[in-house]
Amino acid sequence: MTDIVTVPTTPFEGQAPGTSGLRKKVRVFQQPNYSENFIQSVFDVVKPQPGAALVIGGDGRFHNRTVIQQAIRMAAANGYGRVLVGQGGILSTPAASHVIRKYGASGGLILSASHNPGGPEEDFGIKYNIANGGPAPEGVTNAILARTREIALWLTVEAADVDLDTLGETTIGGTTVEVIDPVSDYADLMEELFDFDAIRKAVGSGFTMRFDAMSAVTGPYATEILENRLGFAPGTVINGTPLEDFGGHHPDPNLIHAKDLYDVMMGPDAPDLGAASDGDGDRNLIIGRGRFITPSDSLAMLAANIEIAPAYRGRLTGIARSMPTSAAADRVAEALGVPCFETPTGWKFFGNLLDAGMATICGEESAGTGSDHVREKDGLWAVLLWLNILAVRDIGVDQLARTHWARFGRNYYARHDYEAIESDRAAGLMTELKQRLTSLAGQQFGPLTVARADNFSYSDPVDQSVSENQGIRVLFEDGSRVVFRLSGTGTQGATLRVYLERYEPATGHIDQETGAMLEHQIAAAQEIAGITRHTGRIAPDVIT
Ligand code: VG1
Ligand code: CO
Repeated sequence: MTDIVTVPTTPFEGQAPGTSGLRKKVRVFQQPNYSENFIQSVFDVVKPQPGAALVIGGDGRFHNRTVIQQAIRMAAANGYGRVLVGQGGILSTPAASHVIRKYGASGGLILSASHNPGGPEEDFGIKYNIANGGPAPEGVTNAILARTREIALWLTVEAADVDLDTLGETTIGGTTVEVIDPVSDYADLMEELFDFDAIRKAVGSGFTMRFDAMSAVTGPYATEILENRLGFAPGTVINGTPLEDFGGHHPDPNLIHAKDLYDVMMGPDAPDLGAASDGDGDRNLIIGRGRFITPSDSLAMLAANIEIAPAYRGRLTGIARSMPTSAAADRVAEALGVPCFETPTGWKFFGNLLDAGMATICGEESAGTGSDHVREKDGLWAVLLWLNILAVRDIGVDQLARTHWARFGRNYYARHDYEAIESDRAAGLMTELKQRLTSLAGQQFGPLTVARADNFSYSDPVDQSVSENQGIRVLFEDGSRVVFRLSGTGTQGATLRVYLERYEPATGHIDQETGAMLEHQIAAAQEIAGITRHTGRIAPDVIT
């Protein structure tokens, strides 16, 4: 038995898990004891049963391998019997969720800062997922934060680094460390869920696509599934090799950072479908030939058609969306006679609904969609569901969108991000906004009159836990709205997110330009929050 080494330490400020785990600059994580304190705090809170299994994987970004080796030794010292780690230290977030569930692990450490850039001067992150495969709920993350504030020691063993590149088993102390193929279990699951024959047939009839893995984790998954199993032409997956710095780009699948893909899809030689995923593989971007689909619309369109996919036939029990996500999905739920749940931002809030069978499909406006097949959002899953639907219905993306809007109407939608604002100024903006809440009703901003304004609070219908302070909503009399919240994933200053939405019925203007349709909401948001006055910014950094 290898001896357990006890290392004394002192707490670090600010190890609060945010919307999706602890995210900081790599330089911060490189301080002695920084990662170790956080990981030990996780183990102290979740108290693994002796012999329990732990999954460890990451998105391959800079610093991934270092923390994986630390985490393996610490898991051995903390009594885990088995550690499953993806080959090369790679596991996409949805694949990690699946592996936790499939092998009955007690939980997992996912090392990722998702869509944030990577490299020595960029971002890193650590997140803990529980036995259902999903992000730890707030009760657990609050306990982890409390633990980081009083931690005095962490445990490790003296052992050589594990060879992460060779499949197979090694032993460290009393712990078996298994390096597993990160792709095969996940690819097999996708094959169980979707009608691969129908997709293969469409490919055989000339259906084409381009998948941009953005030099991030989904490359190997997309190549195996799209090119090897579904028969798309070699070269369909671009930027398919995971790089530690994502080639110097932000692995964020939106119209700014995936602009090359967007340009191809708007051009004369566009394939039938364009798609991309983010750093850790849980987000998706969907663009048809000449038609961008907003994530909120994608959720609604997928929900409306999900029963086409074999694993979902007769199984849609409910839809869930985060509060800032547009209400397009609500209209689908209503038409299909299933409930629609509105949760705070962050996938952790969907876990209970999925476990209880109350929701089958979930989504966020930030390009996240997923279902009860795992407990994370899942980028490739969304792409495959789109492919399955398009293949079976024999329809293009643009036509599907038009047909959808002609039935349900259209929720024009945009998100404006003001990034890296000084934290004090952002806090000042939010404080003032909260103070104004009670007096906003009845006030007029251009042609819009405020019907109601509040600070969103969520009561979980399964465990009755309450999460307060989840975003400011201003609802106008015409049914349109603006929402304000501060990001919980950034690593520099504060990011203000402003969400804008306006509904047009099927009989209204359903084929207009989004910016023009949201003109009054944009002006109202500026006036209500005093964005320029507080932040000094005259325009958002990113519009999605
Ligand atoms: C953002 C998104 C949120 C998403 C979260 C994690 O959070 O808005 O919808 O769940 O990122 O996604 P925030 O607090 O910055 O708005 V991922 O793909 O970065 O793990
Ligand atoms: Co992500």
